[in-house]
Amino acid sequence: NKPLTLATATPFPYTFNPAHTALVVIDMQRDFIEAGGFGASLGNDVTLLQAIVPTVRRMLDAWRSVGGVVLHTREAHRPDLSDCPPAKRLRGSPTLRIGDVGPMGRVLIAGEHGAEIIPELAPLPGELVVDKPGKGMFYGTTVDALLSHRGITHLLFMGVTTEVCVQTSMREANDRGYECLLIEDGTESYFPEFKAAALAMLTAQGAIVGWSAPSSAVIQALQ
Ligand code: C5J
Repeated sequence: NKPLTLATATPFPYTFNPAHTALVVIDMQRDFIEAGGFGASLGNDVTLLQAIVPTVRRMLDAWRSVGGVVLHTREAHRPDLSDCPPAKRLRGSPTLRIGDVGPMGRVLIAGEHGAEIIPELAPLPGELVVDKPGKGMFYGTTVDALLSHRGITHLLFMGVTTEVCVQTSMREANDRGYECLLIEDGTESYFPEFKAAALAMLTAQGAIVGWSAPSSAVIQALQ
């Protein structure tokens, strides 16, 4: 229960106390990472995202070994689609729309195979798991209460995709007063240039949204 400092974080050192910090894993679910899900239905190459799985697992293991709070999110709608705006379901020309039946069950629907977090990163008993209807993790969820009840003031982000759900969640968190850091090699995008741009814009202007650092720096600080 003491503050740790990541001296090499971007754009300047980041100090956090693991007792008041949550590791947030955004949407590491089949629908984004495996063939036949939501990500693939939008025309994306999902294999790009699979590369970060071992890093996310290493970071999770290190965080679990110090007893830190873990929050997993899933982008998933209610089976009756009552929390899915028609604008989201009807936009564009995906091969499958939200709620349609695909190879992994109904696309982006809570409880379906595609909405499950991939087995390598499965939540452990006691870890927080939140289904979110939007891209950001605070919209339409109880995440703020879950974190504040546990005395959480700092958030370490991982997950997919960097410039969509991770960036939106980090911006929402920053506006709510959390001190946020994005783990650079624990996040990925279908578009590598968008990942680079997101990292740059989040940390620019004196950490206007927050910090970034590689997982190795966080793991080393925890040892
Ligand atoms: C997207 C997400 N990309 N989890 N969702 O639609 O980033």
